[in-house]
Amino acid sequence: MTGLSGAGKSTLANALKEQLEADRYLVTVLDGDILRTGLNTGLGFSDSDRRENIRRAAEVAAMFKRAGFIVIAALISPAAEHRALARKIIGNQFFEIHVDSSLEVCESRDPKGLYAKARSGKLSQFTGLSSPYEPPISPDLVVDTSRSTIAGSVAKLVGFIGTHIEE
Ligand code: GGZ
Repeated sequence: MTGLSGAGKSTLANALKEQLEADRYLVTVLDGDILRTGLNTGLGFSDSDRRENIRRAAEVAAMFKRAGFIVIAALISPAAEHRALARKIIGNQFFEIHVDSSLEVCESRDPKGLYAKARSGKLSQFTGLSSPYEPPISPDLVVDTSRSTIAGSVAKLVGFIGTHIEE
């Protein structure tokens, strides 16, 4: 899942995990924000650090995939090139899902106050404001969280997985 901070990636990833587990799939969530407190601690938000962040997450995803898990990776992953790298590491059964919401909507939600911090100069290289976000050109799926409910987006994701995952 790629999308701006506040687009709803973590919320959807966790809700989707619950639903898929109820359907007896093995599922794990790799959340960028959480990975940065452990595996990826020490990495910042420069282009090269984001690349390394995504590369490591993709390697972990590939390991889980080999073990039979559905991996829901929720990272901003703002650069098309980094997403292509993840696709290359993971191989088949990689799906790029754009959790889409305008910058205005994400900023108005600002669940952690990060947009406000970035606007006041207390946070640098903030995606969408002082660091670029490249929307996917041909994502495998788009969920628009400013137009649909969480339940509606999860239903769309479950439907997509049902028709795309090879067991
Ligand atoms: C973007 C930042 C930044 C900056 C802290 N830019 O929405 P969140 O808070 O909970 O999750 C975001 C997380 C971004 O980590 P990712 O690993 O997903 O990013 S990337 O894929 O681009 O490597 C956000 C918080 O960290 N955060 N500072 N400057 N997001």
